[in-house]
Amino acid sequence: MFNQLDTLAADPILGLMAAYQQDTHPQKLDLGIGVYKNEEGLTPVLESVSEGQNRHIALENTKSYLNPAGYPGFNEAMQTLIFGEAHPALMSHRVATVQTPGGCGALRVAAELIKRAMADVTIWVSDPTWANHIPLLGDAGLSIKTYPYYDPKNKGVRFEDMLEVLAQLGTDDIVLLHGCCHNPCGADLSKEQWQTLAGLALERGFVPFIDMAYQGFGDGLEDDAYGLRLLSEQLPEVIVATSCSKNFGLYRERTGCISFVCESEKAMKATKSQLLSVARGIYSMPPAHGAAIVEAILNHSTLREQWIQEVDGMRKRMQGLRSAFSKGMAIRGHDNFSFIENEKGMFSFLGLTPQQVEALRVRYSIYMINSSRVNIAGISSVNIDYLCDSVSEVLE
Ligand code: PLP
Ligand code: TYF
Repeated sequence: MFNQLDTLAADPILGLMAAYQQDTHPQKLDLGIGVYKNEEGLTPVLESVSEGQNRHIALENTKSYLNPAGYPGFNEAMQTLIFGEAHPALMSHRVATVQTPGGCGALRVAAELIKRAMADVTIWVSDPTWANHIPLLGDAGLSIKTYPYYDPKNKGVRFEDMLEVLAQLGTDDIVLLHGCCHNPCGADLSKEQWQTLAGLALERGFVPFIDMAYQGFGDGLEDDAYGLRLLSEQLPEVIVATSCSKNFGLYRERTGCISFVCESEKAMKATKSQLLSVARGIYSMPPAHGAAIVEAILNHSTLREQWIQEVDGMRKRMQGLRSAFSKGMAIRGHDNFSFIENEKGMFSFLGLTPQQVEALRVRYSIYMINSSRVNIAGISSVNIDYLCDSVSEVLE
């Protein structure tokens, strides 16, 4: 039976991580996979997470099965974090939230639910988007198309081109948007652009689906949620996938949730029952540990404050690195990298050709995705000169 299977290529991002680990170059530099790193190049457990974990373990008295909706209190705490205190959609009991195995699990559960609600729906993703969106949504059987998003020449969002395509859509279309810190390009919508988008969605009837994997890494926990909160206020139906991997540093604990904003409380209850049924058909119930930690942090005021400060620290470090890289390139005669400073979150395209990316890897052991997407958090004061020198050399 299995003799007929072809061998498939590995996930290119994870493959790059493996290649980096085998490299013995003393100055090797990993700007590949999107994992936050500190000045020492490490991804330590956040202090608030360690403390939340200790408290959870001290109180934990069973490893018995969880509820399929997830860890008690987690979904409610996440709703407040995502939508904000007293959001009208929450106040009117129109949001169904279910814990999922990471943001990936949230995307996949949403795709399965969308398929149940409307079989011949088209989901529109930005060009470019995170490569995993395609299998996560497409393997559920949804048809995927792209709308214009990033302009590599002018290093910004092609908003007019994007609107032109979205203006053709209707009620059987879903538009996937990055809530903040666009992966891979780092170019986000402005507040005005979110407002225009809300008006268009209302007029055309398409449903926005916001993937929020980096809340807190762009402009701050509240500002980063501006777009999704606005859409959820103005539109009858919105989908939000959330990951706790980055802002809580809980990558391997697979912690996240999916939220469906529905038109009425009745529709919310039906949707929630369908979400639980989808979960039952894939994994029954999500893992508890990460969600228990998040719950302990969000529902404890001093721990929550400590966590907010840690998120602020990660964001500020990345903002500082963006500015240092842009200046480092300008000093070397390349004054066209200032766009890096204006972009948000962990990722940006350096704008290099695949040949230049390969040269960086082969000659300098600097690893980035072929598209020249870099993980900004991989830069540090120790390696920034080496990086800027090497990039300058491949540009010449
Ligand atoms: N969405 C985007 C845009 C991402 O970059 C990621 C990855 O980190 C995710 C979703 C899902 O992350 P996870 O499944 O690790 O929570
Ligand atoms: O884009 C990234 O690097 C992150 C991490 O299969 C990631 O989102 C990469 C690949 C993958 C899962 C997560």
